[in-house]
Amino acid sequence: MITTQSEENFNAASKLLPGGVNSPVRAFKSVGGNPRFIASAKGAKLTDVDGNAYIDYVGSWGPMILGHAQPDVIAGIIETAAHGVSFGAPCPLEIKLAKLVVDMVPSIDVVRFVNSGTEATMSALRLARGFTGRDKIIKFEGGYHGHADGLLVKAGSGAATFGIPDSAGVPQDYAKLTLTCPLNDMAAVRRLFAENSHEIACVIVEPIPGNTGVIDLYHTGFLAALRSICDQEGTLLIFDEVMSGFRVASGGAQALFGITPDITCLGKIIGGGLPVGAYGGREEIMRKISPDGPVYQAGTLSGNPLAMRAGIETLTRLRDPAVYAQLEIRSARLFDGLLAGCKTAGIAACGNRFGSMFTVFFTTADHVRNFDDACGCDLAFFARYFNAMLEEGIYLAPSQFEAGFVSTAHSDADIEYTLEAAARALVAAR
Ligand code: HOZ
Repeated sequence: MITTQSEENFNAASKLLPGGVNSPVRAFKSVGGNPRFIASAKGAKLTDVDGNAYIDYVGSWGPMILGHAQPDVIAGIIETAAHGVSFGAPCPLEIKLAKLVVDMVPSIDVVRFVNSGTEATMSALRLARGFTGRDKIIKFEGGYHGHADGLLVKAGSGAATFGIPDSAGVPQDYAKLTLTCPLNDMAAVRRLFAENSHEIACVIVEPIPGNTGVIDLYHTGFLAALRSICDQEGTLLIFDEVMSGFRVASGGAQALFGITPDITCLGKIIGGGLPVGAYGGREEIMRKISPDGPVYQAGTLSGNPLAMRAGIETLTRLRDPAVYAQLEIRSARLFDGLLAGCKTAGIAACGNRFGSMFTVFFTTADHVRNFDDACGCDLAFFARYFNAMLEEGIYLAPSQFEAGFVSTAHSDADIEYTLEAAARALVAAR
């Protein structure tokens, strides 16, 4: 595969941008090689600046559930842009998107739009602290909730990929308010509550963790146990559904599992590919936010018409249950086929999948239930597999600690080609 133009772009970008990228997860540092620079994307495919096409399972890290450049989303953006891209004043599209969110997500009565998932989680923590009058929070090892200071403690995603789960630059005095323990370990959670009685404002968790690779907290009973301990302790339960929201069901993981958080954080799909985040919850909690209440949070571009319109076009299409039925069939075919391919090739692997988000872990373990398990994967093998898949024209996240995403634009032929490519890549990587 010729990648001369990508290499030239990377050299130019590296002089101007840290690591040549604007988000670390895009770098290929942990798998070797340099990132491909993308010229365009349509449906399930990316095309790089050298003209190489890839079947894309990153989907801009989650938002592109309808595929890239979905015609209705693009038409909506263009039509809205013609009327102005930001007013810094309320507009009717905010009401329309808010109505969709409130209708679709079970726990949300009132919602505040922000510009990213990071803003959503950061603001949700402040709200939980303002509501409860407590300072400490619990997050889980390998959980990634964006890059706000207090959340870059034992963080997953790029922080784990590059071996710096505790970021430099986070004041110790601030980080010590973040208590951590392993996922799926209720004994450890109970210990934290016992040691910090009536001091914990909230527990923040991805109900389907995707930033350590996909992990199952539902069938282990962990999510239900979190809900009940939070109720007992007067602690708010925050679901970070930035990844799972509108992804695994139109109402997110909370609808799929029937477990209701106090605050939900959203991002990615809610913006249809434009920068949007949101946090929402029960009326009594959300009314604490300024200007209704004393918890301050603001944003110049929050609720801007372009992002609202892209979100509206996307969510409207996701109200059709047939979308999730189709995603389930294709995603199951892909995920089961990938694991079967590993078995045939004699490569030790296991995996987790919920709807159209999945991870295949290269490990001799039977399951991956927490960050330590994920760290036990054969990362060198993953790196070789990743590069072999790239050569085959399959674009995966360049890290074992991430989820793959299937979109409605992935055809049966795309899935079949991917499985054939994976069979070759496993042999090449061995
Ligand atoms: N949650 C995303 C990756 N796991 C974030 C994408 C990014 O950091 O750019």
